[in-house]
Amino acid sequence: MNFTLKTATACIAGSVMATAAFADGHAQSWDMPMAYAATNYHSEHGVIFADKVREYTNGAIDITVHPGGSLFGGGDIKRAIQTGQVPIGERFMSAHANEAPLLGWDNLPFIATSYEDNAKLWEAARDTVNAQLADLNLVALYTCPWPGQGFYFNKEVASSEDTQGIKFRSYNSATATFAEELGMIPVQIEAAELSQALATGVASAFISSGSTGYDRKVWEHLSHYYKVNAWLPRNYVMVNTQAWEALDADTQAGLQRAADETAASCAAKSAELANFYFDELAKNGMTVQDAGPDFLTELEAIGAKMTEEWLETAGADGQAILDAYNAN
Ligand code: PCA
Repeated sequence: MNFTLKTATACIAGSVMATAAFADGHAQSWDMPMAYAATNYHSEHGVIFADKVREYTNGAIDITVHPGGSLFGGGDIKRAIQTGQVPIGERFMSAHANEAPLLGWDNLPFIATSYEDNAKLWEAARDTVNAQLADLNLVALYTCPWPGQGFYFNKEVASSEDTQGIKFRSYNSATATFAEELGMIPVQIEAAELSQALATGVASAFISSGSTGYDRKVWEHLSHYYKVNAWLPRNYVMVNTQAWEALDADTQAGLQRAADETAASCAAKSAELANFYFDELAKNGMTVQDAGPDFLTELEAIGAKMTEEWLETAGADGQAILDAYNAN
């Protein structure tokens, strides 16, 4: 049976949805909205994942990937899954930290700045994060890191003296805070709308990896990238809990195997591409360099403050994640 938007709308309650769409033993077609460009490695891994799922579930689950926010915009994907409008989808995890602070575990500046440390931090956070997601009616299947985060500007920036009043594209509340601390004016914009925002002057700076700058060809509007490697945030692929629970154990195991393999290959791809992106930014005329010492000192001070603020909102669970990370 098809799990289409129409089916989902017809099946308002989760329990109805399970009986109508999942318990008939037929192959299921699942639409999977993703937020980032079709050519981005996250989206390409969505397709790899879908292929593996078909294989490991013997065709029981047939996933169609919809990248670039084409089915649901990035900001709407989680809700679409929670409410059963689609059974599966992908989103940037820390974008949900305003609703569930724990989900900002991967947005803590200067705590885990290598792929290895980021993986360790995820190990420390995984159980707590999954419990939090269960409360949101979600089952996480896999997560995949972005390369380290740095700053894009349309001029040289040596310290916060140069950033006052700049309109800054943020991607979650933590990056909005970061911008405000630097005297900038944040506005939250999806990556899919980034080029337009830069072209129209809605924003003229942002924080991200080389990956998103490359995808959105930001050299058309901006001139400088400052490597900071402040954190490596993650996307995650999640399933509606009722959709998950309606699957038999073999199908769940097939999905999980596909997810585990995709997680490993997606993280490896991210690491492999990190320098390629910087080279491409430079090749297209951008100045790509490390943040200067004065700027970095300021960023570190702001970062420490942000971690403190996160711990206040994430509470004992947040502290336990950091303790477990530091103990390893
Ligand atoms: N790119 C995404 C999130 C983190 C990243 O590197 C973005 O800018 O939206």
